[in-house]
Amino acid sequence: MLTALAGGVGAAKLLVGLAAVVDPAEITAVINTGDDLVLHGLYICPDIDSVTYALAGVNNRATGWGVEGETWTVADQLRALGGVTWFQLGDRDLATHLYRTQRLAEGATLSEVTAELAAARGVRSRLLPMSDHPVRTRVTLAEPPPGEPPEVGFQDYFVRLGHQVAVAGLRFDGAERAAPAPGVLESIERAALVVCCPSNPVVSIGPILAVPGVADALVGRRDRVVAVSPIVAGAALRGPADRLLTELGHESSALGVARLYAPWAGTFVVDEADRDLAPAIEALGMRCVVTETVMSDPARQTALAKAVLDVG
Ligand code: FO1
Repeated sequence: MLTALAGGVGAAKLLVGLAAVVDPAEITAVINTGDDLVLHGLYICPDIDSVTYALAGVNNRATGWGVEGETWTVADQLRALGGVTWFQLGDRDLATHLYRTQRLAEGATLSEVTAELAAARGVRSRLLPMSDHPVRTRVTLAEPPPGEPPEVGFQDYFVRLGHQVAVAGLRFDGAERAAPAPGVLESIERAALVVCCPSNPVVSIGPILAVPGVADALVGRRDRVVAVSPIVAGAALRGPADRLLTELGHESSALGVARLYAPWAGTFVVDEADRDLAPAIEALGMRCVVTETVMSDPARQTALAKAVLDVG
């Protein structure tokens, strides 16, 4: 059984690669919920949805989020009405949020709803939110633009402000009161291999580790934990991971990420472009594997998945 720690887009690609190599039913994904937000009264889980849509083969590959072949009838009407449209919700994607919000209102847990949505889309892997309790990534802005409060929600930072603002700090609101969702700790403790996907180390993997018990469980399995660097040649392939690392006092390089992961990941996979960092990474007590990590097409997703599984 394979367990993956997953954020959004980078994780979805590797999970699709892994599902092409092992039986998808053998994969459990523990997914970040720090990006979640309530908008229009709807409970939206971007990373859970990116992973679900990708494993169902219906994800919008161009954007990395939402559903392919999307229509925007509701969004267009909402704009005409002067509604909130900075967070674009397509018609098909809306059905997911309507379903999830109704089921949560009926008393279902986020885990239950996530499993129902995965089954409805024919996804055979087990998808677990990191917690059934709300954990919200809150971003403190170094220089709040006019009219902005000093602290904003993750999607305000990432989408509404286009992550074009410097970050002074982060917190995962609710993490200390949260418990791992049912099956999360067991999936780490029992996995033949735990794969930390190439997601943003700060705002995608960070919230998962902030849920009480998860970091300790990973430390206990360190020799079976393999992490893939989301930073290649000092840059993030997508999103603000490189800037966030620097703004928060870390080094924006594969080595900088390895330092963050060294306590709980025994193996670190870096891109060929970072081969020269391997000795310094090994000096952290991690085994360093050098391979192609840029998943520019499905064949590369499968190849990286095979390289990660060969670590075993
Ligand atoms: N990202 C954007 O950059 N712009 C959007 O309008 C947007 C809408 C959106 C709707 C549903 C959803 O599940 C994700 C969405 N995302 C959007 C991505 C979202 O910001 C994710 O949190 C990022 O992919 C980071 O994980």
